[in-house]
Amino acid sequence: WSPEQVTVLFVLGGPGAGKGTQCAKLVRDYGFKHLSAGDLLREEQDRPGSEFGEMIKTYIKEGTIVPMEVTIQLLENAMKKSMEEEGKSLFLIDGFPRKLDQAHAFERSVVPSKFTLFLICPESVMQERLLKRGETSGRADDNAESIKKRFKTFVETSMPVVDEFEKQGRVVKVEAVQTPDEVYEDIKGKLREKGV
Ligand code: UP5
Ligand code: MG
Repeated sequence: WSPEQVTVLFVLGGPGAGKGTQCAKLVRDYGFKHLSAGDLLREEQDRPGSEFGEMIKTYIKEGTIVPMEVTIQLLENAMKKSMEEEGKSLFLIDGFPRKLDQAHAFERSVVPSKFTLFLICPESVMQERLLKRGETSGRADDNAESIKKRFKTFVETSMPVVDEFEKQGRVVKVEAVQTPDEVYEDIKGKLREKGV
């Protein structure tokens, strides 16, 4: 396949900003293929025989960024599979890139994104959501200690990616504090403006 055949939108925002929730709505209405980098890493972590399982587990618990070679390979494989098996060419890549090296490598070696949808949410709101989800999610990083580390990584390591895309005029910002449906209405309006 060639980059001309596919459209990629990145969906970024802090931990618990609602990336997965909004992506599910976009899949329903627009026929995107949703690829969550975090979900792909958790699947790989649990895949019997994976040589990366233990490493991924440690990074996720500590809220740090798994080396990009692993994540980019998982994303590329998933894109390829989706194109071959489902004929999809419109991708929402959720929670990636979250470090500048990943952003540069992916856009150079896989495909440049059309733009990034960025969900803006205060930490206090995100923390409340994640702690609540942690009561039932079973996610190893939905606890107060890991959440604090995830927030630190987001500010120090992931925001520079958004800042760089923003300087290039490639970020669409949406406030993500309202109800999921209200946030989604905003997203649809902004996508319309972008011609999606
Ligand atoms: N919720 C959602 N929207 C709401 C709203 N508007 N009002 C009220 N509640 C709302 O939502 C989180 C919770 O909030 C849910 O309970 C939801 O119902 C509720 P969700 O849609 O899941 O938010 P999301 O932004 O997807 O949160 P998530 O926890 O998935 O974000 P993270 O970015 O922390 O998680 P991710 O899975 O992307 O990454 C996990 C880890 O993987 C990273 O910390 C890192 O260690 C690793 N990783 C990498 O190393 N590299 C990568 O490229 C990606 C991940
Ligand atoms: Mg998510």
